Amino acid sequence: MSTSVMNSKGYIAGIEAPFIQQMSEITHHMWSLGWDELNGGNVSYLLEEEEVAKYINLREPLRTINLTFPVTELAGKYFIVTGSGKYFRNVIKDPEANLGVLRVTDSGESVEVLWGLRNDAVPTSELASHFMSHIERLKVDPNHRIVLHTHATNIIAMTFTHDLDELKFTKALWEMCTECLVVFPDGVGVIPWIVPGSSEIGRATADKMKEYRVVIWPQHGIFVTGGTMDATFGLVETIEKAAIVYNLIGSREIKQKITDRQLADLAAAFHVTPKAGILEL
Ligand code: 2HA
Ligand code: ZN
Repeated sequence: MSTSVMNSKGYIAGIEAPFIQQMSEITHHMWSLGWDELNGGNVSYLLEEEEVAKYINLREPLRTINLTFPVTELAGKYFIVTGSGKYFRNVIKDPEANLGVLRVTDSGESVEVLWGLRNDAVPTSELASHFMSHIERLKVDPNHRIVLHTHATNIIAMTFTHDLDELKFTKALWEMCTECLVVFPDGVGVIPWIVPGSSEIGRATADKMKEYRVVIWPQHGIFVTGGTMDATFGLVETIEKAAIVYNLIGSREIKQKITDRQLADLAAAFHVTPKAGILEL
């Protein structure tokens, strides 16, 4: 395993870059939680040119990869992404083989690999969903940076037994733990089951991202977005916790719950606005 790479211009591109460390840590953590079996899950992180330039030579792309979906809105933008078919379990051991730093070309029709994705590896199979989601989230949140997809076990389980109506799904999550409404007053979007890795699932996901930071893929997993790794991971952690409680209760009789009045009081106390159309007061 190489820990750093000196190229012809004398730049050191290596795993000491904070963004490479953050990607390695978060993928390892999610694998430890059992959410990212085999090659499950993918992460992309929008980077500033200056932060990339500190560690990686921007003038010598290693190769160019064509996209099947043009993303002119992202022209010139830099990302670190997980690789297609790569295992989260292995990222921390060998970031350079399992992650890649990309720059979207001016036409938006391809990406240049600036670092990583060793041995002709390619970016995540869900790149369409990631890039299309970045485009939509940037329109509504200038601080947006991260798209994270994971196979969080209890969220998947809940999509078998709960109605997939997104307002009802959101309410069920809010009712499970008192903190939920405060953490995601904007709720969660839900799309129908669609073949993964396709532009179709990318478009459906991104369409929901106009309104939601979170989109659930039934019988598959979750897409979560945010400005920092902590905030993004914290969001999926909170939703997974609510889903654990939901699944633990199962069909047992509920003797008391958080009422709509209590949820409204909570929103007022924490100065958040619950998504409209959910609480009945
Ligand atoms: O990267 O999770 O959705 C593998 C997947 C596909
Ligand atoms: Zn997946």
